[in-house]
Amino acid sequence: MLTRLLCLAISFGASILSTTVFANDTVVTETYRQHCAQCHGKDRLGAMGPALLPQNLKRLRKPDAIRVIKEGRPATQMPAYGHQLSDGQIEALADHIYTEIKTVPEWGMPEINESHSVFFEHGTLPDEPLYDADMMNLFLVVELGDHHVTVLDGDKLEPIHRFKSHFALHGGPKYSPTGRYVYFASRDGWISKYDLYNLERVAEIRAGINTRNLAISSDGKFVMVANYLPHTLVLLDAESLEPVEIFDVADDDGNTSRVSAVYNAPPRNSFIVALKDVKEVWEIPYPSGDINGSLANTITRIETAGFLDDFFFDPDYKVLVGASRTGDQGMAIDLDSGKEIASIPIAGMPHLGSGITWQWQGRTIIATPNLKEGKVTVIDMETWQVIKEIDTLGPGFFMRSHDNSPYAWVDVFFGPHKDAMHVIDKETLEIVKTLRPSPGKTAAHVEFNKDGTRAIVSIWEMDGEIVIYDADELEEIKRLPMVKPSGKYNVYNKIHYERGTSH
Ligand code: DHE
Repeated sequence: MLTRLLCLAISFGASILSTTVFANDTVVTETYRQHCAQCHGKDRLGAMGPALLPQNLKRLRKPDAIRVIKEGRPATQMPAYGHQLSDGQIEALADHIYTEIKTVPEWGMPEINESHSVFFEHGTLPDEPLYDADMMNLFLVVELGDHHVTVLDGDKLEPIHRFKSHFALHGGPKYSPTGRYVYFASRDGWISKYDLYNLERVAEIRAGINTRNLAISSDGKFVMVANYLPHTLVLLDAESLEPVEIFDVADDDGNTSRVSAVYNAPPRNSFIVALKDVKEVWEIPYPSGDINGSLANTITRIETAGFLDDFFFDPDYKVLVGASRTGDQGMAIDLDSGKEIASIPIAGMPHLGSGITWQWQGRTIIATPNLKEGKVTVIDMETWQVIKEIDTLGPGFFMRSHDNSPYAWVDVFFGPHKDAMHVIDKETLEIVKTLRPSPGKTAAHVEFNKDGTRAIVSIWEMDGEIVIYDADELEEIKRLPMVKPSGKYNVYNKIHYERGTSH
């Protein structure tokens, strides 16, 4: 009752009350509970949104945090609270998130081991698929709305199975080299392994409290998990998900860092990791033979001129192209020499993780949507010059193509045209068609089938659907209802590192 009265007092007198009034712990906690806890977790340890603890906010100065709470954050689900909360409330919230919590839970080897479950020992399930389908043309559709995954037959375009996932899967699931197993990471740290032949979850483990993504080694033996909290990388045995080693992520001076992401670099037999709070890229070779002692001394550290929030590679994995979400310059780093070989003028907050490459007029180009501006930036990967900026109807999140398709598809995730999906001719670099599969509803993320003849779009709503197009005629073929479908992932395209898909 007291809390409710205090809240009423806040909403009526908000604009004239001073920060000190709101600094009252109970009031701030209540404001946090009402407006922030659902996404950032009741203990500020992260949920759908990132953990809000001083050690994870090192790059965000308090005035910027205040601005984010007031105005929202571009390219994220963080809404603006300026019209709901007073300046005093917002300042108090900012103070609150920079305050240490009493105890940040430990998440080391004992806790990780404790969370480990194996539901089916390796080798105990049949080695043949239970059902009749081209296993290379399966799709997994992540349904964010009710935390499920649908297994879709890519030939018949019919669902085969639907299963519950952990809360808030984020990032692309990663397939084992044969495509039989798939590994998911949830934002709250759970790594799950599913057997697609038997449609069974075979093992799971909680590798972190607030997790970024995972990568699987090309030999299929290891899974590397990147965390926001704690500041660690966790190497798992891909067969059982048993932890192999935890790497503390810090520079030589002991400054710890969140991990921006980890990717597998197939030709290098290594994992490449970019850090968010320390200006370094790490390369970690896959372990070979018996592991004796720590693998930490096998890490190559490359110092970078800036932070790398988002990054991507050339098709040979020789060059990393990265950018910070705050700067206006991207950088190209030669992974062998560790040298920055070019700086790239890209100011619209490129979403390089969604970048795709193709051959254009005899050279390799990368195209990336921008999270802040309505344009797709096209960069020549030899000269590192921006060769074209293709105007779109608004900032986009995801971009996709297929080697067999003449088109690249990009969404308009933000703003009044969120229902639009542009189709770009890969030769002329012009938009040739703008589809609006469900007017008024967000259309996002495309995935192609194995041979590039079908493209599937998500209608990103609770009563959403996936819309399947003929990828050459650009005509709709079919719709299937889904609950806020986000990403879709084709087995063949992913395991072959198809250039038009995410890696
Ligand atoms: Fe993502 C992939 C980072 C917000 C949906 N996103 C990725 C990857 C990274 C990343 C590093 C690649 C990981 C991989 O596949 O291994 N995402 C970020 C952010 O930094 C950002 C902007 C802020 C954050 O909250 O972390 C962010 N992402 C979102 C969303 O708000 C989205 C739209 C909804 C959600 O799920 O939270 C979202 N991100 C996705 C999806 C992918 C993804 C669907 C996989 C795309 C793919 O095709 O592989």
